[in-house]
Amino acid sequence: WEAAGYLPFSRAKIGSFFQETPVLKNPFLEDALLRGYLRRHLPQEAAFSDLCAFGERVANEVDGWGRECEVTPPRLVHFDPWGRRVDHIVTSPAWKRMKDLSAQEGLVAIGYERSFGEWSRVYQMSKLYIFSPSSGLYTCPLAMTDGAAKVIQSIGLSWPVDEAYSRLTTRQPERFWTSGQWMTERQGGSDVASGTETVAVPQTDGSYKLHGFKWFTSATDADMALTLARVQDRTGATTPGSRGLSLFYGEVSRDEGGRLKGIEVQRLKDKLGTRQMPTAELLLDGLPAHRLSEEGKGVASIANMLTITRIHNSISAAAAMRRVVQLARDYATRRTAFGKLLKDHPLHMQTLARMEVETRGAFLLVMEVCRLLGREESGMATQLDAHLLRLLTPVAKLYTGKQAVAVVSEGLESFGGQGYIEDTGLPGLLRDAQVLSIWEGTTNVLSLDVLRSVARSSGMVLHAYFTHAKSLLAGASNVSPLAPAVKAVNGALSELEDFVQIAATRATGYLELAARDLAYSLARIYTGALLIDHACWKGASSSDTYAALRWCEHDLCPVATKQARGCYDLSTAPLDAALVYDR
Ligand code: UCC
Ligand code: FAD
Repeated sequence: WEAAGYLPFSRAKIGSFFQETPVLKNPFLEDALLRGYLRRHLPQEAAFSDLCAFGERVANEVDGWGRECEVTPPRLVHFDPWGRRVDHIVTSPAWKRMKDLSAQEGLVAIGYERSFGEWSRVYQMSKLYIFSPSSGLYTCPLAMTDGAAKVIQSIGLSWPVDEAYSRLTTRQPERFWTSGQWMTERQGGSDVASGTETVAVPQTDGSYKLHGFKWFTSATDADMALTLARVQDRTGATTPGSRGLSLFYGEVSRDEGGRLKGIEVQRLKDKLGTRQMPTAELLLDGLPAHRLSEEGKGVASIANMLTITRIHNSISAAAAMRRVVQLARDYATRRTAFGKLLKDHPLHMQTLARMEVETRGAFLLVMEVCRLLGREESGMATQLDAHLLRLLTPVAKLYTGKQAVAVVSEGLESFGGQGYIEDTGLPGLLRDAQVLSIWEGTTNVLSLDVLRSVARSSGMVLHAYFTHAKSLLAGASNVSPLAPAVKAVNGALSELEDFVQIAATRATGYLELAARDLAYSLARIYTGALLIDHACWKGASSSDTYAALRWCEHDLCPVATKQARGCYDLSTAPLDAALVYDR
């Protein structure tokens, strides 16, 4: 009976076919562009062997921890069993392992040790790029930790932050601290100047106590935070707006009873993605703090942190694209449809190739920003480099954030229905990508930051942009396979120059309406130039040339296209509003 399979309650017959799963291989060895870029700019064996070993560890060990972080999200325990308020944020063992790993691997420290001189940031970010999609979002606290170290370094390593700096940048897990960045309040995350109600009450010893409510605080298990508040004068009055904001440093610590000093965790956010990481609402109820900036210079002082965290954001965006492409191309060698493997369907390959082009462009744009940051920090930056860094940081962040959502979404589709199934781990990639264009400045707010950078520099950032973009094309003038791409970028640069001249003569409001398209144009043209430049390198491959050609088929200068159609004319704003509210 048994042998004949007649058991009345035998297992359901579900067929014998089981799809082979996509396999994550060493993300460093799988990435031709990353290796090519480093061979060109940072050909040191020490960097290669470290990245290769780390890539192996990411694929075989760390990726599993990342998954564990996703399925064991943090939870908040408000009270101990005897009713005392404790506000413990309980995180998974995997999340704690990520912290130790980050210290050991020097994921923040590398940027401050500067063992590779001006290329140290490129090296650090290459490591984070490999790590990010497997990190269970641990790259979020690392970004803020890096940003805090940068702010402290720029202010000066003296008491009370010298100890914090050494902990943020150490490789010793038992000493390593992470930092939070508490800027957002209920009234405004973009408009921090109007939205910040937190007050800083001066104490007799020169320190302060902070009282306020921080609406979004990520990786809230941090050891310290940088935050903004308004100093109260003797009458309790504060200065409104940006001029009233100062930068503060506070430690997250507990009293003998286990209670947080001066902080209550109101609740954890219930989020679309980034669920691996706690994001909390915090009541600051007398948090002991030290003022780090001059009074009223809070926003300008935290700008260094914003630069670093926005670069990390861009790295995570490029990394998310790279990861989905790596998995999709592996899957295409294992999945059969209509009698052949997916990789043998030209239309499917075209789809993946388009994702690859976007990923390559994002990678080169972000690495360019890292290169400039490294030059600035090692004292090598020219004025042109400094201008480019200021302009390209928001450009890269806003452009790659949007690209990541599009590419990861397309990537999910390339797994068919399985791309929509939770326990494949794939949907989490899309959920986590969606935040990249929201936090650290939304797309519009960063587009306006691009305008701010132009205005504050009296146009010098644009001058640097045009000069450098043209110089990137110089090596390609005699490379005939690249001719169509060079022609497209040159044409787009001319259109952009024309746009800038015309826009300068228009009424206020014109540039604001054009801001997003201008930022996209800056991103696409510059990325085209970077792809061309990379394809001219003597070690480049035919795929590098092909990627440059394909990229340059984009509308590289949408701001000129739309300007020609009258999209930013004075009549447009009321028409847009009328369309939106048409009932
Ligand atoms: O979201 C957050 C954390 C998420 C978790 C971390 C993830 C990291 C990536 C991980 C990947 C997995 S933290 C919250 C982030 N929030 C924002 O990004 C705020 C968005 N809003 C803005 O960016 C606004 O533009 C503001 C708040 C920066 C500025 O608004 P205001 O008040 O209009 O500013 P002002 O008056 O134009 O500028 C005030 C000063 C000026 O300098 P001074 O005082 O010397 O004249 C500006 O030049 O700040 C200077 N400034 C800057 N400097 C403003 N923005 C910048 C900048 N980007 N760079 C340099
Ligand atoms: P709003 O400013 O209300 O924006 C709403 C919309 O209006 C957006 O589309 C925006 O682009 C648009 N808009 C706003 N101003 C303009 C303008 N002038 N012109 C055109 N369009 C405009 N913050 C922290 O400080 N610390 C954290 O750790 C932190 N962690 C976060 C974690 C997560 C998961 C999320 C989702 C957010 C986190 N934030 C954190 C908050 C985040 O930085 C803000 O939500 C973000 O900056 C946007 O601010 P807002 O929510 O007030 O949106």
